[in-house]
Amino acid sequence: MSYHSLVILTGAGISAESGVPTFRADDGLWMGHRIEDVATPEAFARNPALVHDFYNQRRRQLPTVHPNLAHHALAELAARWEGDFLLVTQNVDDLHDRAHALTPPGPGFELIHMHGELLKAHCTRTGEVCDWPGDLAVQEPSPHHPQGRLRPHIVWFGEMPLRMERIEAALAECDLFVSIGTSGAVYPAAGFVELANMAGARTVEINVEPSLGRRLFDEGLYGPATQQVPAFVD
Ligand code: BJW
Repeated sequence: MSYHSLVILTGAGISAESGVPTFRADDGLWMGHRIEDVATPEAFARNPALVHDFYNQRRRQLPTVHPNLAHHALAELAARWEGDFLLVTQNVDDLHDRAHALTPPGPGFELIHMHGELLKAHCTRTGEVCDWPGDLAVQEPSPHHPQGRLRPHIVWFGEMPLRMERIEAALAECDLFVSIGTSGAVYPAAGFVELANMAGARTVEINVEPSLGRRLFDEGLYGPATQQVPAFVD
């Protein structure tokens, strides 16, 4: 069977072999913090310096990491795919963007960062998004509003992920859904496989080990993303 409408969801596991830490390691701590303690609007209101420092550190790490074989394999797939291809990443790194800059995609391709982007900031008053202006300080004024501040352009727990209407519309139409390197612990992304199943799509999980949602997929391919993704797209 050939497919026309493809949706791929990626998570931290696709960037793990590039050296970007995943979120839910065995000790439950991530760079010394529980993710739930730093990635919430309440954490930012309570201790903006800690939250800014956390994201500033991660931004500084970005130039030291590079797209891996899995990112490049998806970019090559996007270049030759003739139908619609929506790549939805939960990752806030720019590794997909860099892979697609090297291998430009076909016209039916779109990339959505549903949990935001480390290299962007947004205004607390207007929501306007701008490029990251350098290490953000606690009281960084916003260029968009006199009372606004700039904050990381990151979707924290309790906030609405980005472009949900577009994503749900693509899931309702897709005939192939592939989930790569995500634990299935965070909603709404963890529920995308069910929307794809409802649309009648073939659903495939690629992960180093079965995820929480493994039974929801038609098929599971288990092993490191840098091996499984290139083999799958070939
Ligand atoms: C490899 C590998 C290798 C390793 N190769 N694989 C329903 C029920 C219960 C709660 C909720 C619910 N709906 C909403 C909620 C609340 C909440 C939530 O889900 N809480 C859970 C903890 C239960 N969700 C929200 O608040 C979201 N907003 C929301 O729901 O708004 C309302 C709404 C409702 C309905 C529709 C639409 C909206 C917002 C969630 C924001 C998440 N933000 C974070 C942090 C921001 C970014 C940052 O600071 O970096 O996003 S949390 C963190 O988790 C990050 C990630 O994107 C996200 C997902 O993690 P991911 O990518 O899966 O990473 P890991 O570490 O968990 O897993 C890595 C995987 O890789 C593992 O499986 C490994 O095996 C694998 N792996 N190496 C292949 N080499």
